[in-house]
Amino acid sequence: MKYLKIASIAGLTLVSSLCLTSVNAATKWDMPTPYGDGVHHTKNVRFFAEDVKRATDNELNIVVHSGASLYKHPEIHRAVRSGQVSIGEMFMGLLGNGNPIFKADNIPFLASDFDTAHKLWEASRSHIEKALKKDGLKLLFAVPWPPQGFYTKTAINSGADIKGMKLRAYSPATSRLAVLLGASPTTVQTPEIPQAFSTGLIDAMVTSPSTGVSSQSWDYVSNYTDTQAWIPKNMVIVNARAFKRLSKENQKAVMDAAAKAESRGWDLAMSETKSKTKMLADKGMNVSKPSAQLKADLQAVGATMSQEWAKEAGSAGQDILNGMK
Ligand code: PCA
Repeated sequence: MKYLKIASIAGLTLVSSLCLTSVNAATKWDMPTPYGDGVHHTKNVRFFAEDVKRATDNELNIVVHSGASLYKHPEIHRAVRSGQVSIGEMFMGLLGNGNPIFKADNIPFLASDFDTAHKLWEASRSHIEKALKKDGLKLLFAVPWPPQGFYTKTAINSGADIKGMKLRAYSPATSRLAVLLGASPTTVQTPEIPQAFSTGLIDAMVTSPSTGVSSQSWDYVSNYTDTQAWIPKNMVIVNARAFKRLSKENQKAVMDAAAKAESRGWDLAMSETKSKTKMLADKGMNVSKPSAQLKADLQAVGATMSQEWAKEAGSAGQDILNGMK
């Protein structure tokens, strides 16, 4: 009624403001991501943004800012949580200090092939969702990295060979692993890996063939030992209030695109494992399987970390372990 009255007084003005309103209905979400354009995660997130744009008829435009160009990796969680941005991607295990649930996929040999990793994810998903919800966040999807192996200057044949190395860490669990191996951990995010090697801050790292390729590891180390020790994941999270502001149809479009991104991402991770491992060899790296001794030593450390984790994660941890059986 009020509008009608205004319309009768100033009809033209009202018409133009209505037009503006419909133009403004398009929403732009800036999306910080931590990793560079060459890795499958970033490719997958860009496909996701395209799918969302198409499915919402251009009403939701997700603008991907890759390679930690908008926020540094450790700041992305807080940026989404506080609503500085509506959506972001991050490494799940980075939140492991706040809640052990987030590091379930960083434990050596708890889940080191894609099938088991997928089971672990199915068993942990509801716990991760719950933990994120407490912070006003909503999980959209999670995608794994290829299995993790060791990059060293000299060949390693046992756990003792890693002792004393300056080992790069990228999460609380990888710091713990370094300590248990008698190495000294230094936290370095992916964009700084080349500099950390060249300045001698680190002389070894444990990560995927993807990150080995994106950091051009062959410039600094010559051995890649394909231990396939664990399969960590990235997750895409959204600010729950921003999500609720979307229309019901657009919320559904986002969730559908997220489900599609998750299954595409797992496939991409598997092909990435093959192609990037091959690329390491093509670049002249000595790519090898771990010796029985090295495997046994890493498994022993993995068993210690599993026990520590189960204790820390309490009943939620137990529920996850039961869910994997
Ligand atoms: N790459 C990321 C996390 C795990 C991985 O394979 C990194 O090295 O930081």
